[in-house]
Amino acid sequence: NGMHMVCSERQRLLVVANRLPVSATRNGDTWSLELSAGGLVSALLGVRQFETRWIGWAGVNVPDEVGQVALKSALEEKRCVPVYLDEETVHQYYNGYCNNVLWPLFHYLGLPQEDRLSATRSLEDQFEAYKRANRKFAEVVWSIYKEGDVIWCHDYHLMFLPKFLKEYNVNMKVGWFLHTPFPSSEIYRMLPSRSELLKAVLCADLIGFHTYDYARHFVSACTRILGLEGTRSGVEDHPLGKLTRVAAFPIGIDPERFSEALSRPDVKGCIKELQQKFAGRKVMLGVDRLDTIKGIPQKLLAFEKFLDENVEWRDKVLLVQIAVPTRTDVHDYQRLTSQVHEIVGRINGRFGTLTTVPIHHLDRSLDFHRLCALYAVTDVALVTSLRDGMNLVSYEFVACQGSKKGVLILSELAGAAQSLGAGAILVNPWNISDVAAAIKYALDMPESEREECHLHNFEHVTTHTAQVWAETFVSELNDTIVEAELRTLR
Ligand code: ADQ
Repeated sequence: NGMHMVCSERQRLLVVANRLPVSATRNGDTWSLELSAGGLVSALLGVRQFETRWIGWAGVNVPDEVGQVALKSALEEKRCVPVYLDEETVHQYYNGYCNNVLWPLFHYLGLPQEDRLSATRSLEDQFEAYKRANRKFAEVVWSIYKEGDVIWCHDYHLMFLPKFLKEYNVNMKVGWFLHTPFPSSEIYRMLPSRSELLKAVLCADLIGFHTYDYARHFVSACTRILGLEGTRSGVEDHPLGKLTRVAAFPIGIDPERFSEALSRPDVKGCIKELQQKFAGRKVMLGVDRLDTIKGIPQKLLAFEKFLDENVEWRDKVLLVQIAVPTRTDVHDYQRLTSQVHEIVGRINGRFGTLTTVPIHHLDRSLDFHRLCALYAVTDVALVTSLRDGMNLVSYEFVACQGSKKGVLILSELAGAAQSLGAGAILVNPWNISDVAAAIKYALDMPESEREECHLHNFEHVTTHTAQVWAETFVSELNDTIVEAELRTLR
């Protein structure tokens, strides 16, 4: 570490992720920028000890050079550096390989099945586009790289980035973190380009996952598919001839951001207003991106079963489900939207009255302060992901429950089950009866038990923060390099 400590300047952290943490809208020659919601953004907002630069795609197609230059300088103020991708690449790389191949596979949903032969062809095209896009990211990182910088690559979009960066300079400190699960090697091995992807990502110095299980799955994939040696600290003997550290770094949130929000007068006002609106009823809450992996239809079916079986609760409970549409260009996501609307319509038709409905479903994102108010008035949070790398919604709910001490129903297939499991009601989200029973149990839970669960979760959420996560990852990344340097000295 000494090398970086001599100068008093903060160490630069280049965070490379598919999307920049802003959404850009063009008004003629100028651009307006807005901070966008999402897991990674929420986590890194809490990190202040590094001088952070973001490198990523701005989420818009900017075909003209004038527009590109204008956006680049607008982004500079936000310490963001854009990667420009043309529409075809975005389609093949982002909608295609990332969201239609890797995302479902990593969440145990298999590979795209429709029209097998042409799918294979397009899978190859999409993989080529994926590499092209990763190459673009590498070029931009290289253009701003300074010695001493630490580079932290994020997620399944950028598995080739460690390889391409090391080709520029083998001494770059490169870490890679996966925000999704890494599946069992039995699932992963189906992927046609399984070996190339593993080899590329193994060029990193440190590879991180949310849970120990994901790390173990990854090491198994490397041993079984590449025939490498898995050790307790990582994977040995990859093409560069050195050890790649593999470890678990469970992400967290910035809990202070939530407690600060809750102490604001306007948020307190909002809480009062919601309490009046929901008076006489217990409030259940779901907050998800509208994504197959979040198990929203399964959650709704469980709630329906609960209402079916518990007549006495029908006018005493309501479910607020906030579902932000994402990836609206991908076919499965459009199908999911109509499926969810259909189920919500049926349940509200069956159990609604002239003045109320059991489900308040919103197809949009809530602003941060309203979201905090909603978390605070909730009695039971319902997280039923079919698979989820971690799931930060469960953490955010806990952070906002200081006075209420509400109950968390949590999918055992979300990474968060390994950290908040002891303070939650764990369910198999595929088992509708199980979830319906958990809802009843949660609504009836005695205060002493609620308090005990809440304290356990609150302790975890306030100590395992986003800041700790990033600090731990980056300092371990620095140490890994030192180790490698020592090895060559020996
Ligand atoms: P996501 O799949 O996006 O993240 P999650 O961890 O729950 O899932 O984070 C979602 C974030 O978006 C939260 O901060 C939440 O508040 C916000 N959000 C979601 N819906 C919203 C809405 N309707 N309105 C406003 N805000 C909303 C991915 C992985 C996760 C992993 C994270 C971080 O899929 O498993 O936990 O990355 O690594």
